[in-house]
Amino acid sequence: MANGDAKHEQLDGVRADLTDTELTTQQGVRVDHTDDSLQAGERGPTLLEDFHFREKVTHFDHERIPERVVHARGAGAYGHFQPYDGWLGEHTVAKFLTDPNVRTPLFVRFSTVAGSRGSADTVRDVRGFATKFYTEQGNYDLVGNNFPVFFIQDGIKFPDFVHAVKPEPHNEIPQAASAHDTFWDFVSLQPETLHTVMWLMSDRAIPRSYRMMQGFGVHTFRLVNAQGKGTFVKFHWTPVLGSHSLVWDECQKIAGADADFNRRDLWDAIEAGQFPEWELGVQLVDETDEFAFDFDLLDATKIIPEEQVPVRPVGKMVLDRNPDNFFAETEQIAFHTANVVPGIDFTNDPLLQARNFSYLDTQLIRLGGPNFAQIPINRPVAEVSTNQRDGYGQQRIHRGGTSYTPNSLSGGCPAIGDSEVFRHYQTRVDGDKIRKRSESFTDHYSQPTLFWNSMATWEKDHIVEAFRFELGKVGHRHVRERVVAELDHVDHDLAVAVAHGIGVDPPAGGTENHGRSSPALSLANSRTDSIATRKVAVLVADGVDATEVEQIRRGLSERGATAEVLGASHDGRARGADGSEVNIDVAARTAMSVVYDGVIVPGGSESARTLAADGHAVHFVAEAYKHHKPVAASDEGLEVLRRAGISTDGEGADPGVVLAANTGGALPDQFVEQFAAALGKHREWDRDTASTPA
Ligand code: HDE
Repeated sequence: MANGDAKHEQLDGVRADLTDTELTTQQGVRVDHTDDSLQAGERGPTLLEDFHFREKVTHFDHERIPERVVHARGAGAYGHFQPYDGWLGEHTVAKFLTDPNVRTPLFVRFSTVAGSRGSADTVRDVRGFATKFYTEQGNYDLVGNNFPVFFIQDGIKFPDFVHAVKPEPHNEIPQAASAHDTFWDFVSLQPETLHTVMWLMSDRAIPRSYRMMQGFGVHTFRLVNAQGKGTFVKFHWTPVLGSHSLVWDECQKIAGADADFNRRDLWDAIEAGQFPEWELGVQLVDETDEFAFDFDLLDATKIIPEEQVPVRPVGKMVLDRNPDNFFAETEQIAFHTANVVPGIDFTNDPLLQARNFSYLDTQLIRLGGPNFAQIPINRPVAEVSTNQRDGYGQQRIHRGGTSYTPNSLSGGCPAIGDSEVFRHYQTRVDGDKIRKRSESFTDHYSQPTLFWNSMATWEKDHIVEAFRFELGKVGHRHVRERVVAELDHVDHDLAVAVAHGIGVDPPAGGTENHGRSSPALSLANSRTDSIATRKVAVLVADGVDATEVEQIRRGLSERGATAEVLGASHDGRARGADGSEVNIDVAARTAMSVVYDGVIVPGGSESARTLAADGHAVHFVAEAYKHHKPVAASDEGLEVLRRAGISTDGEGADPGVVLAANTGGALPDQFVEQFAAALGKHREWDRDTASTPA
């Protein structure tokens, strides 16, 4: 397969394994001691002569680099991309998108936006989804997000927007949260933010997993074919596992229980060989249709509804390898929207144009100079041959006496090539020099309304709750009022519902809702037929029915999910009712239900009695139920559910509650089957959990 492992072969040259080595200085001198500094006598001062001490501490003093000004918190992995076939060749000369025999190595970095490097994963935020393709024609970076739209239309507003959402400058509070006055002040004064704010208040902003979220290039880009003809394009990543989200209460708890929740999930899945996959799709618009829409294709606050222009599949990405070193790879990777290859070009989207300046600029401060493209993770697999020389951290030893073009002294090299070169898309540009937003960018309400109309009832409920939570934290009443007034232009019912929750008078009635919707926008329409990689907690204590535990383990594993047995001590054993031993995977006291997708309490009278009397276990079950997760129990285990306030009488039980009574020691086949079906649905959203005490 062409190119598939080219990046790893390249990186193998710099991967360092220190097994079976002896400690040296950076100069390769072996040291005899590293625990005490060189001193003038016992209890005496440290000597300047101690080069080992000075080198060690100096290096330490310089170990930190500036975190990314946005997207500081992230996690990454290697993988590859391969097109299914060559159909896109009609529109682009980009080989990695059109030659099914080319498998392109890549690195993806997922991120949150607002928080610092050490902030929690499960905050309400946009997620970055940045992919660096190491193609044979040079690096191509698709620096996208998990929302298809952005908060602002022109990059000159980016510093304002980011200053508003980041912690407030006087006290640096709150961390990684938009629920504060400055963010909502900005939103209320800048209606172009509204569409993305709707996404931000939706469950899209709290993904269950990086592996279960979509990615979008956001801007309209341009594909260019061999004839130089352009076609507008929007890029989409669709996760094979479907798109699924957490619930807000759960997110806040996970932020404490496992701040690395999404990062760990990505890492663990890859280590377990459950390689995450996405399909790359494109929406194409012929240049002759540039003005066929009721919005401007150059406006990054707009989507092209999928019902209007379908997403056509191009190929598949698989992530199959974790980095060896977080800093060297995930931290030092440098994305740039202007890293394009022949066949992909820009449009005049003013947000994209600004990004094309910003990303290169930011790497210069973050990575310390102009040679960051030579850092191993950033190096292309394509040959690099430039006349650029010197600068901090120059890694190459360029031979020869010329570093300019034209030259005759080096035979004119590096020479200008004539095949597979990047040729900028040619177009006529004509206009007055003006500082003015295009009139075609002025409709800020139709698409937020489209988004709202497309939501399932439970999604709408979550959006209202999110607005109430966020605005509930806003101290300035007039800011809350202004946001509600803006929402009234999106949908009157939404504005009224939000107003009721935040102590603001409901608005009089705004713009009439246009009534259009786009089903593709709803998470309710994502796939629900797979439980692959889902994690289920099985609560046990001494006296548990060991046969049932085994049946649950096997049944879930056959369907691609994992059962983790929670008991008294990690790596310990519980005694089965029949005297056999049951392995414990996780110490129950260290675990919270929020990091699982569902919970099962098997039978066994002694085990069930212990669990029913254990507040932690009862809370565990109640909390899973509250978060709409599938909950199951058999025989005496039902008592634990009842203690958690869950109805177990056949009629009263809801569809996400799976029960097996009088099993006589073995679970009926349909038990795991029904549980798996509920797990596949992800959550039982219609369950009313308002009174669940958790
Ligand atoms: Fe970024 N953005 N951005 N952004 N962005 C950065 O680049 C910027 C925007 C996105 O994992 C920075 O290397 C401007 C849209 C991702 O390393 C910086 C504007 C989208 C990442 C920057 C935008 C993104 C960044 C910070 C408005 C979705 C993380 C560190 C004109 C399509 C990449 C860095 C990674 C990172 C600037 C808007 C996505 C400062 C000026 C729209 C995924 O250059």
